[in-house]
This record gives sequence, structure tokens and C-alpha cells, in this order.
Amino acid sequence: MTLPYELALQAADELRVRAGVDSYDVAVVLGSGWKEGASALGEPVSEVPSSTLRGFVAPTVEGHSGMIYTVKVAGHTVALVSGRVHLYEGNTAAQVAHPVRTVIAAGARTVILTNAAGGLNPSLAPGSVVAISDHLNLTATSPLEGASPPASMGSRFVDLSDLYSARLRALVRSVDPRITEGVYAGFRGPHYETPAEIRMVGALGASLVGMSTVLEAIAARHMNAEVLGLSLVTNYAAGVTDTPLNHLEVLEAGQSAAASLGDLLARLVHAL
Ligand code: 8IG
Repeated sequence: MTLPYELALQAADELRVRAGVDSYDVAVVLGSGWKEGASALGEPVSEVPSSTLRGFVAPTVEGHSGMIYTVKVAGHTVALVSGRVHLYEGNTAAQVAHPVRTVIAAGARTVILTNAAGGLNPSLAPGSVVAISDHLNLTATSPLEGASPPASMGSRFVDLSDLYSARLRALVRSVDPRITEGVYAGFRGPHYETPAEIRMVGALGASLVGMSTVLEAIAARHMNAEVLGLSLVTNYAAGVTDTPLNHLEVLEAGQSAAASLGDLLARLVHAL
């Protein structure tokens, strides 16, 4: 069996050829709600279906199509990864991390991970964007489990004390001072939490909950990329209000925020 690291190096070579670029500088993983606005980054110079690249598994979530768009923004070559895959679709941690590993192996040193998340803070209205300051990985797995990474990559015992780049978070504040920061608790899902689980992670310091991002962030940091995480709060977490959670409100919040999210991404990439 091919090691996940080798697989990413091979997929990166395939991606560069298919996309017609020598290397990337920046990668943006587009989570729920973020894809619609991404056209603000400009017209893609190429589109590569991820199904044509080694090791990529097809997304099963509606609104996620597996595609890597290449856009040129302010002198940066940017890979827009659409169609994230999750543990709850039955994927392994390595499969979840593969797209991020691939774009980093193709050169991206800056990785922006976007997602939709539930918010624990009642004063944080749906539609708000929060920069992830740190995370609680509650998935009970790691993309670094298994065979040791090759010598060309870092040790699997990677330090995560600076996982979400302070420099990039400062850049977010300079682009939009209204954006606050919070700790993201990453669950496996796909069920939403119970109110007791939300009280638990709240007591542990979380202000965001979701089902993605944490494994990608770990894999990216392991490959020495600079990581930024951005959450679009689309719902109050369970028990925060009386309203039950539903997937539709998540999609609607994304649609109504699309233009401002695209604008934020464009301003950020310009500022890099
Ligand atoms: I959007 O409330 C979105 N994703 N785990 N909990 C979890 N994931 C989410 C939630 C939420 N909202």
C-alpha cells in the first residue's frame, strides 16, 4: 500500500501538470458556505476534478463538488479546494487530510481552512466569521497515525503549540477588525451534539463546534505550512437557544453570507 505522504507527492505532480502551474503559494479549502463567494478571487485559470487525481475520495455531501480551481491573485498562485471530505462519510483520517497534503506538496506554504460551524456564544449571531485561535481535536484520531513519515517531512510527533498562525490571525484583524477569535471543537459527527456535550466543550474553552478542519490543520502543520482557520457561524450550538438545529439553516446562512465571505478571502489573499 502507498503511504499517504507518497500518495500526496504523486497527486501533487499530477495536479501541477493538469492545472498547468509550476507551483502554488496559497491553498484555500472551501467549506460549507464559502464556495459560493469564492468567485471574488477571480476567474480560475484551470479547474481540475479531484476524481482525476490519485488518492482523492469523492465527497458525498451536497453542495461539495470535488474540484481544485487555480486562481492567480495579486501575484500568488492559489489552489481553491472545493469538495472537502469528512470522517463522517466513512473516510479515514489520511483520506480527509489528502487534499491538504496534496496542495502543500504542490508548493502551498499558506493554508486557509474554512468551514461552517455552530456557535456557543449567544452574542455571536449566525453569519459571523470567527478566526480559529486553537482547537480541541475530539475525533480520537490523527492524520499522522500509521507508518512514520518520510525523512523529507517532519517528525510525526509534531508540535502544535502554534497550530493556527498568530501572524495570519493578525492579518485577518487588519483586514476586518470585527472578526473575533475562538477555539474550535472538532467532533466526528454527523449528528449534532447534545446540549450536555456543548456544555462540556464550552467548559473546556470552545466557542465553535464543527466536523472538519482539525485533521487538515494537523496534517498541514506537520508539513510546515502556515495555517489559518476561518469559521462561518451558521447556527447556535445545541442548547444555546430553544431552536432545534437543521442542516437547511446551515446552507441558508452560507448563501446569504457568500458575498462578504468572498470579499474577505480576496482581501486576505491580497494582504498575504
Ligand atoms: I454548520 O452545531 C455546523 N457544523 N458538530 N455542531 C457540529 N458541527 C456543526 C454544527 C454544530 N453546525
